[in-house]
Amino acid sequence: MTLPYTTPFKNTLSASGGQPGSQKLRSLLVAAVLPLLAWQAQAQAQATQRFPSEKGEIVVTELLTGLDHPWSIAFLPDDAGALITEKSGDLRLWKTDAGLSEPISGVPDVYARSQGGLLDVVLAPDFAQNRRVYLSYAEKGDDGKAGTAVGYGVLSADGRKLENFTVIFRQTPKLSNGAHFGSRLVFDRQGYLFIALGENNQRPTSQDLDKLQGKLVRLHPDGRVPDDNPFVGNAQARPEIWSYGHRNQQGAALNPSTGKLWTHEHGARGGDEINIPEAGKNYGWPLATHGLDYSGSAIPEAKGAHVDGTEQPIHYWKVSPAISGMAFYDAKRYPAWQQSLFIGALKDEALIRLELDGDKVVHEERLLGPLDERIRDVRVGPDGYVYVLTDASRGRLLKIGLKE
Ligand SMILES: [Ca+2]
Repeated sequence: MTLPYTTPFKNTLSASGGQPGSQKLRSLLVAAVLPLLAWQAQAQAQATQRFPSEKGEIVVTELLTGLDHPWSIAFLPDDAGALITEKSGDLRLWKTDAGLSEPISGVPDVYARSQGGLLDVVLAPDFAQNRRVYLSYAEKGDDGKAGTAVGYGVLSADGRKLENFTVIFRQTPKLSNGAHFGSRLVFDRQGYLFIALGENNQRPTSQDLDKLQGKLVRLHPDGRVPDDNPFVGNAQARPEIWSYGHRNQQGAALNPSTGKLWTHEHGARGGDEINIPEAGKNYGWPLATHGLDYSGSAIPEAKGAHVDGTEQPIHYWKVSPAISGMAFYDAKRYPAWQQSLFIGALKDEALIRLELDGDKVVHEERLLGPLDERIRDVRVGPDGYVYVLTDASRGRLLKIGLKE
């Protein structure tokens, strides 16, 4: 952590060294400076915490605090910082030297209620050419209900404005009273934009192909529907749909080994799951689930954990950690974390590290438990550290590494 007083403090020391013969002044300066040194050491000790883990001691450094329920972070190229969304509706730019910016202007109004608000942020694959930034958010409809929307704007050179914001997708009909908006945005290697959505807590709609609740959607970056989407030409179905039968998807990432999209979704009391969604397939909700409802009763529509015509998840939790955010680790910095998939846990207040063997999950480790913090998002930074956002009214940005 770069502390704001580090630079002037160093200047003071070198100035004292440049005044020969003034022993008195020097000892006065030393007397003033020594307590500062101790204070600085203490401040740094508070900013960094260490915990044992299976792969060695992990080092957790607080980079920011006081974020209002931060939801997502996207790193800019060329060490230009990162964009951070806050659920209440602000997008900010964070730089290690300058700190956190004021809210960036030009962000659309969001429906900031319950689980709704400003959600995911990702850069266009060709951001270096067009500076397009994509946002997903909860949008209020005319009848007061809300749905997920996605659009993009152009980030000004100074990072203060998002210009010409253009909506390219709206979840219709709008059915949410505050629950289950999803959502994550991922571009695949062909440049298609995937939008992982929730079912607005209207369970049966996940199976309705004429609605966009509980779906994974695939679009061109400008919002056009690709000709080869699985339901194009089906008059009873929305052509945006890639896969269906999802509940509330708050994690999505491309597997760097295969280029395939992985998504995860919340179950109710049980049944959080990971899928590798394929075109046109049914991922089961609410007909098939490995979990029970929050009350402990069966999901009313559920026919079991395995139901004909529906796909099994590649991994599930019988009791839900409440998962959010997902990042494959493929950086060179920590070879011990290769083949790991990091996932945040809200209810279980942990950073989950899954070990993979191909498309199989073979081991789970829980990190950051002693912090007692809900984890909303996890990303691997360009420097190979793992970055985590905590879900709180004074939410934090943490940098996670292994002792080197
Ligand atoms: Ca499922």
